[in-house]
Amino acid sequence: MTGTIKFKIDGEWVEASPGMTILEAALANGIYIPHLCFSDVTEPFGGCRLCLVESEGRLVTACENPAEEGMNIVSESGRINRIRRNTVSLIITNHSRDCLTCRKSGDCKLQEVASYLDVSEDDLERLRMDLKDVPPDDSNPFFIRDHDKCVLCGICVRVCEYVGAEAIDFAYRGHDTKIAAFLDRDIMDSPCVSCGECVEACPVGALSPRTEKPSSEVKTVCPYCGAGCEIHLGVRGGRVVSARGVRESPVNRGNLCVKGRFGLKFVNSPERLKKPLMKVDGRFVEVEWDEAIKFIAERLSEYGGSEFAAVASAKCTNEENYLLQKFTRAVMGSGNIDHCARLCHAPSVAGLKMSLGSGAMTNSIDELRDAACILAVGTNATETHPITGYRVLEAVRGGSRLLVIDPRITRLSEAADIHLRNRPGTDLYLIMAMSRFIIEEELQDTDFIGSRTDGFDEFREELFKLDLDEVQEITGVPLEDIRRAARIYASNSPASIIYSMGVTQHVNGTGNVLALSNLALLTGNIGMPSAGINPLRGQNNVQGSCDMGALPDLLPGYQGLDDPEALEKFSRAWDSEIPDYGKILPEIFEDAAGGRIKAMYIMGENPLLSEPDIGKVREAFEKLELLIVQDIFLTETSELADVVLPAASFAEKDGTFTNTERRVQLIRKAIDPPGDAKPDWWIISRIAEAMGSGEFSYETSEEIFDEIRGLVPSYAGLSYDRLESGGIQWPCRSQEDEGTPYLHADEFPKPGGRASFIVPGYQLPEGPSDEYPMILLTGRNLYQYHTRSMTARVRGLERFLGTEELLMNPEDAESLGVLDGDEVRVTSVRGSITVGVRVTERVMKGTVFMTFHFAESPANSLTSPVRDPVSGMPGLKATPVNIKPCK
Ligand SMILES: Nc1nc2c(c(=O)[nH]1)N[C@H]1C(S)=C(S)[C@@H](COP(=O)(O)OP(=O)(O)OC[C@H]3O[C@@H](n4cnc5c(=O)[nH]c(N)nc54)[C@H](O)[C@@H]3O)O[C@H]1N2
Ligand SMILES: Nc1nc2c(c(=O)[nH]1)N[C@H]1C(S)=C(S)[C@@H](COP(=O)(O)OP(=O)(O)OC[C@H]3O[C@@H](n4cnc5c(=O)[nH]c(N)nc54)[C@H](O)[C@@H]3O)O[C@H]1N2
Ligand code: SF4
Ligand code: SF4
Ligand code: SF4
Ligand SMILES: [Mo]
Repeated sequence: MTGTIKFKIDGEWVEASPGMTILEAALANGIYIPHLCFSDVTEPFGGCRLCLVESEGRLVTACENPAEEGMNIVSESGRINRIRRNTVSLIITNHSRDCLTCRKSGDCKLQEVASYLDVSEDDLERLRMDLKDVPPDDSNPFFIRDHDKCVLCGICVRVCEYVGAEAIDFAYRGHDTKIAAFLDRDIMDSPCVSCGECVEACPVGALSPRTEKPSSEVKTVCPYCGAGCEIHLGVRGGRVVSARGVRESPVNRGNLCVKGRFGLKFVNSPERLKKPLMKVDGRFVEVEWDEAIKFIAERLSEYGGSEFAAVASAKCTNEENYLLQKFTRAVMGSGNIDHCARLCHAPSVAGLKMSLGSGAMTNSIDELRDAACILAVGTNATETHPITGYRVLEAVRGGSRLLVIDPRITRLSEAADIHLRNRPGTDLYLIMAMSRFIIEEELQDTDFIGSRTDGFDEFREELFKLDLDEVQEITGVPLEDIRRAARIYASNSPASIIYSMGVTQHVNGTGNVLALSNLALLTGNIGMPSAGINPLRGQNNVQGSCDMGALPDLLPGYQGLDDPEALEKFSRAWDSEIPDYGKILPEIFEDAAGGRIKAMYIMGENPLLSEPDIGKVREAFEKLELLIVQDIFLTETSELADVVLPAASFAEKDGTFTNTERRVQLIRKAIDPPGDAKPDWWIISRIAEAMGSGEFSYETSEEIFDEIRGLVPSYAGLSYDRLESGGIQWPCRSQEDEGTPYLHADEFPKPGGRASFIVPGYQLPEGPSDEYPMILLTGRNLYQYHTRSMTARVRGLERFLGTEELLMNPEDAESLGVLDGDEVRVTSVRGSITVGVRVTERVMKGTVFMTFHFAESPANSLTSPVRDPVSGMPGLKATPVNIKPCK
């Protein structure tokens, strides 16, 4: 805090930090000033006028006026309270009378104000008029709006603007005023994204969730996306009933998206796995843990070295990923360990490591608010990392420039200064052209280039070999737009790049990442707050799974298998030889299909839907002699297993997740696992012990973490004790180290400490042909998650997207003769599926978009396993297909 302000309220000295309003300062000092329309999540509004106070004889609103040194505030007087009583009386006359049955009773701001002003129940009765009895809006599966309880404070309208949905506003006038969606439609027919922020912020009972009230709350972390929002998980009777964002969290500052707030009840599903299952004569039978572990230990000891492969899980904790790779390497003697990062940010891990020396997000989510420019490439953040999306929109409202590169129209592209709507897979050309224009206009950061980088001359030379007409032709983006975007990016500092799957999931994914990294280096946008190059990591703990060495080419902490010191250290710690490089995920399936890998252990992944070309993946599974799957539900993949092990979910165990901004956060056990389900770390430990290893005698997750921090220098300063009071961003090398919000402040973790400009190789994805004239993009929808193991078990989410929809441009729909809702057959070289069409301008002519969320119409029976030679990433974002109406 930079200095404090001292002033008096009702004769008492109080302290405030600069920027606080009188109301905030009063509340912070435990002094109540009545208020209804104030909410610390949004800008002050001054609408209810209950917070009027006297300052030097003048009446001012405490919520709008700043606290100033030496001021003398009178918070109540006869005059003030008369005004307040009148105001409250007016509000109450229009307010519903069933406080007794209201969920908010006891926690209601109107009750609080009324009781402060001594407005008694009798007064209230007298004041009440006949209510209009406006019917509630109960169209949303997660919350209800009861107009009769609304005090028209407008908080919900402002928070909805804040999340960028702008779904609701004041409607009608005078006595008829109410809050409603555009044209007074149901909230379900509005742009509402069901984030529930309005429900959380409503000071009275007008907006209420359809959930039970929790009997207690446990602070933990949302298990969906890599943003890693902190939540107060509400439990009652051993079940998860609610979630609230943690206000003090530097990650989400109290905000949550629909999945974090309303999407966690999958934990209670009766379909959770409760007992180990073993396949006997083609059918699963329930067995006890002893039997399952004995069977697995015996069978696994028949295989060793490269005959065994394990798939780790970005849904599991750091401790669990660390253990599975330790088990694979030290007990099974195999280097074959990988996980979904291969299909996700493998090109970032590879590309950023080459250019900057570290593959992680350079900066923090919250820093986006202060970026002068944000370049968002191939990321649909408002749906996939909603909290990050909110920060981008907040930055734009505060004056940041926003540039978006995406073939589709998204919420971010709508908010952008410039939307570069390129053809899929052509980003490399576009970004290289941006760099070229920056140099042509002499907007590069010569000092930074000279003092902190290598390889600029070759890079510059390469840029001037670009044929710009060809760039325009390939990308489909007018050169003038690219030039304008380049100018904005280079002349607004700090500029931050955020990107995700539209960049990485291509056969030249690593090239795309290098091109972006070059752009950031060229403009000196690295090593300072609110700048950088930021791969938004997808799964809740995919950053952690990579940190923990669940990768075939890296040991925990990105220590190299070619580094003799590292090998020696791990060999000593694990009392075993360290096997050499293993196979990456797609190779693992190829080796299984070819009979070279015979036994596989899959923890928390569902490759039978998430891998490309699943026809081939199924063949691979069927060829295996032993398949063990450990999940919280019986998935498509586990149906093929010999043994299925029931795991405890995030709500039922302790551990740590590392979010996209490298923040290591504690998750805490809130309830018991169902039936005999056990934490993943427990299961792996008991199997390793049964196989005779003396290195897995863990009884708590914390013991495992302590081992990790002894071996991973960037985690060395972390401990459960320290994390208890909040997450810490790695590198954190010692107890005194407070962590690292942004990387590369002084030097890059590369020999010589300098970053490198690396000329990326050009490659384009397979284009359309006569036989397959359309390009299929695959991706995600806000309301569903991956293969739906979890979101299919949350009632309500299916109301938003319950079956697959193939998004198609109106021109294409017309030439195919299909209308909204019609079924079409989509066919690629690999396979064919049937799916309903939704006609929309949001995809461009010649391209269609679908998710890979639905097992009934699996997108990955169409996609190709052809991959990026550097990172092994398959080109999931561009598949040539043909489409035929099913009539
Ligand atoms: N609701 C929800 N949230 C999720 C997930 C989920 O399943 N559901 N999954 C999580 C995971 S693991 C991940 S990795 C993230 C992914 O998050 P995102 O990467 O944001 O999601 P995607 O929908 O895969 O793709 C993002 C965008 O890339 C664009 N795109 C496609 N091709 C190209 C191209 O060639 N160039 C450019 N510039 N853009 C292109 C698409 O139009 C799309 O808007 O989401 C995480 N969050
Ligand atoms: N066509 C196409 N394919 C894609 C993508 C794409 O954009 N397009 N995206 C790719 C990307 S980026 C990713 S990340 C992958 C995701 O692919 P997967 O990781 O295979 O997908 P999920 O459905 O998230 O699988 C996670 C599993 O973990 C289980 N689980 C949850 N919590 C726990 C736990 O605590 N313990 C255990 N043992 N299990 C648990 C869930 O029930 C679920 O079955 O998909 C990839 N595939
Ligand atoms: S749930 Fe979110 S998007 Fe919907 S009205 Fe409320 S604040 Fe707006
Ligand atoms: S619904 Fe709640 S937050 Fe919205 S205006 Fe009414 S009282 Fe205020
Ligand atoms: S933004 Fe991600 S981490 Fe935050 S609540 Fe939503 S799904 Fe959970
Ligand atoms: Mo991902």
